[in-house]
Amino acid sequence: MDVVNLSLEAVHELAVSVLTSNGMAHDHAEAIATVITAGQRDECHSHGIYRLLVCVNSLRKGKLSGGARPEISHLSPAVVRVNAHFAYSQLAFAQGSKVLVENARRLGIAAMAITNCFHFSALWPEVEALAAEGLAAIAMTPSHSWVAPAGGTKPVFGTNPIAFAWPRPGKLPFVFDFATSAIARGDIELHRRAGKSIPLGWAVDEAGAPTTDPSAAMHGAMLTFGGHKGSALAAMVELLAGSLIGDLTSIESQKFDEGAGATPCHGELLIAFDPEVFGAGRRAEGDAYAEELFAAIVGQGARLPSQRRFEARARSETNGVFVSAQLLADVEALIPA
Ligand code: NDP
Ligand code: PYC
Repeated sequence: MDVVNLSLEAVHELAVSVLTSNGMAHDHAEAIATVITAGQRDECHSHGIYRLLVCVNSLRKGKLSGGARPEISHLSPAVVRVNAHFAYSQLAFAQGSKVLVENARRLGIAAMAITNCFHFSALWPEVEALAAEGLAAIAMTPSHSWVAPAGGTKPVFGTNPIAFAWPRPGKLPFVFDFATSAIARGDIELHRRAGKSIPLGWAVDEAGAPTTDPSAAMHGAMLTFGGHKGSALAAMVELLAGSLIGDLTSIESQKFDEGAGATPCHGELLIAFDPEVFGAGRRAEGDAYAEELFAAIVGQGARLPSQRRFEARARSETNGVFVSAQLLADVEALIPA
């Protein structure tokens, strides 16, 4: 496959230019370009430059707002809501997370519900940003109903990612971020674009039979990771980041889409914990126990989640990123002549 080398600055500029030339407000485009550049930099290909194709399709389908202003409301001392008013989620996170951090520091624990947002991004940039403020954090969001419950073959759940970050003073944080499906849907789409088959266990076709064909998988149903365990976690995400915050479940998001193939539209829930408050004089011991845990993992040759990502980040910061020439051409073609 032909690949092209781009600097991180070039990726960011390309993303801003693709989005603004398709009608998006500059501050929204900047916020989105930042997470897309971070995704490409960390070699999370399903949530890097590829996503610009989906963003522009969504803008052109006319469902989402390219310029709505996020609206912050304080639902209780610990709970803030940011209504994205049917724009993408990133600007809502950037503005609302300042309040979330202040609330978590004051109260020890705080939550933020982003509502009415179109949502495509990986969640690790958000929980990592909260860990950089010294907080532990959890984030979760539904998507479109693409995933069958364990024991079934018809789509009910979204790919419903859950992310967690733990701040490590003086070190990169402990972070995981994964879909509750066997794999993100974006990865299946990238297999389809590359003409590659997918492993058994990711999806079933429309007749409910296991498939290695990415197109059949996208028309059938994806499967949860870990069988009934992933299925229960996917349901939890629907309930906490959908029903609890009064926003759409993945089934409802799919209905709202009306076949447009746009980015899913729903909410997101973030919870932040301040270790200074919970630690109450025992923070140093807490940090030491956490480091002992991490040492016990890596000490036997296992790796921490995000280690691959952090290594990719270091490489990309020196060498730039390598993008499929076909994907780059498809993305550049989104800029109107
Ligand atoms: P993966 O199955 O690749 O798993 C990702 C997580 O597992 C990462 O934290 C990864 O760390 C870690 N990991 C992978 N292998 C190992 C290992 N051997 N040992 C320890 N940790 C490991 O990702 P998914 O396909 O499930 O999800 C990819 C992305 O898609 C996520 O960022 C998610 O947020 C995003 N997504 C977003 C959605 C949305 O609606 N907004 C919907 C679904 C997914 P590392 O990165 O270092 O490999
Ligand atoms: O890759 O599953 C996915 C996904 C859904 C919404 C954004 N990413």
